[in-house]
Amino acid sequence: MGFVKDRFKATADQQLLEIKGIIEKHGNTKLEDVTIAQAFQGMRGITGLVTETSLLDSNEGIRFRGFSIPELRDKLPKIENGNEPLPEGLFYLMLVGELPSHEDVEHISATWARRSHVPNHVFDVIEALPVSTHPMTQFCTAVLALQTESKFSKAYSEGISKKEYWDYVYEDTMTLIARLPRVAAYIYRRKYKNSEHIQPDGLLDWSGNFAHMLGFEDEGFKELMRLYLTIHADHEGGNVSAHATHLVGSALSDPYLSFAAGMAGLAGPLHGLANQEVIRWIEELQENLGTQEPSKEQIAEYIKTTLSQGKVVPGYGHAVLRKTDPRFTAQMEFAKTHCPENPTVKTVWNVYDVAPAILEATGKIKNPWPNVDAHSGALLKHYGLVEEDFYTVLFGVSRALGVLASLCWDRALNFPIERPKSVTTEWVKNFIEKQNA
Ligand code: CMX
Repeated sequence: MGFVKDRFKATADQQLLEIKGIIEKHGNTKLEDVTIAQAFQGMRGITGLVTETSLLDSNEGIRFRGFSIPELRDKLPKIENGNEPLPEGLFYLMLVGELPSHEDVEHISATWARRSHVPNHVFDVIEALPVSTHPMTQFCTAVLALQTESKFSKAYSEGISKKEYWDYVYEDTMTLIARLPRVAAYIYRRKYKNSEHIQPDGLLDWSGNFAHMLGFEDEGFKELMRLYLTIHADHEGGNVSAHATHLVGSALSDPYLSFAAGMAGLAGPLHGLANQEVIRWIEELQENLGTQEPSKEQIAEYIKTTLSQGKVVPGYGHAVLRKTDPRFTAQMEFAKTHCPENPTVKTVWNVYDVAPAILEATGKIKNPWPNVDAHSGALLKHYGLVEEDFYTVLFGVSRALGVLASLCWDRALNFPIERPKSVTTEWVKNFIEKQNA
């Protein structure tokens, strides 16, 4: 067993003991009451899940094992002369619960490079789809095609003890994460670059190699990928992609099936697809106004028009956050260093200056501030990754780190099949009647 796996198992065993004690002593303690509005409206604010990898504070934003994004940018290992964290380090942190050393991160990089070979049938499955197929559909399909490799599924069908589940889920997790950049890059090069595929470079880190296979050798782009793949990795457990992965995994569907479910959720425009929608909205704005750098007044008018058409302003709002998303701020800081003069980047910043007040004035939008998706497209366009249909796939490659680390935890902590209670509107009406009788 590798030392990362050993450390994960030791931490999880300790945690399992603690959880047993908590349930024994406090299992009947109520966390909070559920309101009728919460039952009808997306279960917002109900604490009904335990996810170890990260925790979201509505004002401060995400913390991964207690570390904020600025702290991670400072403390996680980087490549020599690099400034951005290596996502391998974040994965280690989410899995083991402690900051990794350079050696730990190199070990993970090397493990993923070793396991990155994608079986040919997966490429055949992608090739069977029309080239026009949305990249997220191709990505989900490819993840399902990779499922033939599941060690968990095989071991389960041969008969294994519950105590061993975590082991096979861990192995599948490491293999799946290792293969995702190759699969994603293949989809990109097939759809946009005449199927001129680029072989992996096993000497590069996970993000550097991904950038290389996509066809981008610029060191600035590689740094952007390291930051991007770090900050999109996890956002506690209740968001659609994390929750879907966890839910499907709770039926003991293997990590490939569970992750494919999460990715199907990420492909929705109110979740991960928003990064594609944001840049389209900004480019339409630039096109309609005939300028790359519309004034703040023009932007304000455009936002009002979008709202009056009954559409959302993509990249703004959040189900939990109530302040500017620190993942937006991290990208803004990156842009200030690398491309402050880019007109689309400047437009993103001008939208940020005017949108919150307008959204707030509607009186109904609970969070008028930008989320992670408001900035990423402008940065990707700056480096020449201009095909916005592909952006959610990048998000998905990153999201694998969080949701699959969580899946390892779910099985190591023996979490059972998830099955909340649902009721009908008729039931609610009867309940209200009885309360009022
Ligand atoms: N533009 C216009 N209207 C918005 C809005 C926005 N950016 N954000 C919220 N609203 C509207 C909602 O549609 C809702 O309207 P109705 O009452 O008419 O249905 C009302 O404001 C209240 O919504 P809310 O409680 O503030 O927000 P929700 O928790 O229901 O939804 C989210 C959160 C993210 C889906 C929503 O803010 C949104 O649609 N934003 C734009 C899409 C986006 O950027 N999504 C990415 C989120 C981050 C991610 O997961 O990747």
